[in-house]
Amino acid sequence: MTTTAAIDLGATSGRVILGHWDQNRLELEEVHRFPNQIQTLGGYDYWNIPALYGEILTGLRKALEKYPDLASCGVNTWGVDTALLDRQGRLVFPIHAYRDNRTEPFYRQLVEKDLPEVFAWTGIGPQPFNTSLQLQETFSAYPALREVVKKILFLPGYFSFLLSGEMANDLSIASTSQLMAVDGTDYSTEALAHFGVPAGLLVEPEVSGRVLGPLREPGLEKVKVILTPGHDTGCAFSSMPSQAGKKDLYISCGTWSLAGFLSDRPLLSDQAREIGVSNERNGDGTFRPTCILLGLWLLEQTLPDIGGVPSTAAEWEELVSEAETSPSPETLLDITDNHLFNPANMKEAIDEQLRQRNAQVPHDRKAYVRLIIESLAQGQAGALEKFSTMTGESFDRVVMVGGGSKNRLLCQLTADYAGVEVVSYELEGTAVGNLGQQLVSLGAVESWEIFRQSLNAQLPGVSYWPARQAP
Ligand code: LFR
Repeated sequence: MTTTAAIDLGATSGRVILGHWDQNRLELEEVHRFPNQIQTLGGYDYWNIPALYGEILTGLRKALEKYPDLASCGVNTWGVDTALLDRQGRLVFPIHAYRDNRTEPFYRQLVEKDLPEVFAWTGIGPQPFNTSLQLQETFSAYPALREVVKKILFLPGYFSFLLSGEMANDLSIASTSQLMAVDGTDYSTEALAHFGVPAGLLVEPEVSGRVLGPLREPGLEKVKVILTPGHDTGCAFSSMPSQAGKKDLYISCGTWSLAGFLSDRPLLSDQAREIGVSNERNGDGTFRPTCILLGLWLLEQTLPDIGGVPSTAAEWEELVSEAETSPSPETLLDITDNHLFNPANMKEAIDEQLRQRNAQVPHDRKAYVRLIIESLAQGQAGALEKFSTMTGESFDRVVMVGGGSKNRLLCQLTADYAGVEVVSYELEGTAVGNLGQQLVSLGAVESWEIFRQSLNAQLPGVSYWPARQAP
């Protein structure tokens, strides 16, 4: 048996999850879970990095105590955020959280004017939080940082550096920046110049998988630190259970809903640009044309104002059951509306959007939940339709993983709107992809393909068929 640890940080919680690999089966064990939250100080948003690092160490210590043979660990996080460092790795600027709207004026200029050339260089769509815009804001607000910053690591790279002392960024996380060249595996000189980011600061991207070194924290030295795909979505897509001969659209649905497919080539057409496709990379540098859609964040942020957030599985079940009985709303939410991105109050933002479109505002909790879930489902199905049109190929199935895969109403409505089978897997995709990379790097698993096929054999998927169509 080989035991490895995934340090899986999400925007609302972090986990240290162990993977025990034995005879082609992976068993997961969560040894530590902790809350994460954006910290707002004086109107700006930050991550509490010291607290997160402390929790990571606590999790690793618990893991090692229980499994003295723990072989390795790897870190994955959300995309785009960075640590600005001096040559020794000392932080020279606080770490902003991606929802901070400090990038607003730069974002507007990107969408209104510069996107065609930026998309042609990088293949990445415009999100207000792209690293490109964050660094543009930082370096224009503080030009003196040009003298001080010597290295830039994305957050998974920064945590791995704290653990191992080795600085590295993998291709998956670097690709979320909108600063990497779509036709290569390095940063784009044009994009760096365009956004005013000095060349040579971002630590160059590399294929994931390298052993960075032993852990350098006291008591943990036996554990190796491995450069996994740093981007959680990259991990999730690398872990999708695969079935030979099926063309799948993958959806990793959590805070965000990321809908995309694996490909050797990016989608760079005008249409791809217009609908906001991002050609992010997997850890091995292959592409993942993706639509970045609002996910369960929409529900999580609304629940406090419509009766509270369920705290047990039974309460969640009740919430979903009552939404199932609620009628389908006449008007669904436009989930691409930026006003839903980070509003002061989500319920009010939803009501406002509906009022502006002369639509009815829901009158009770179940009607809100139905509206939100059905709008997310329609958005997910829309991504499938657009990808089919753009590639000229149809998808056989939608494979769903992540928190949203447990929500049967979301899965069923996605199948209804998309008109194809949705197979949901109760799979902690982000952690599993992280663990998979470690197992491949350690030589415990021969290849990614074998890993994914083993998952497919091991995991029972639940199928949802479009209503009115026989399986
Ligand atoms: C999901 C995710 C998405 C990215 C968003 C912001 O956790 O990584 O892929 O678009 O966070 O970084």
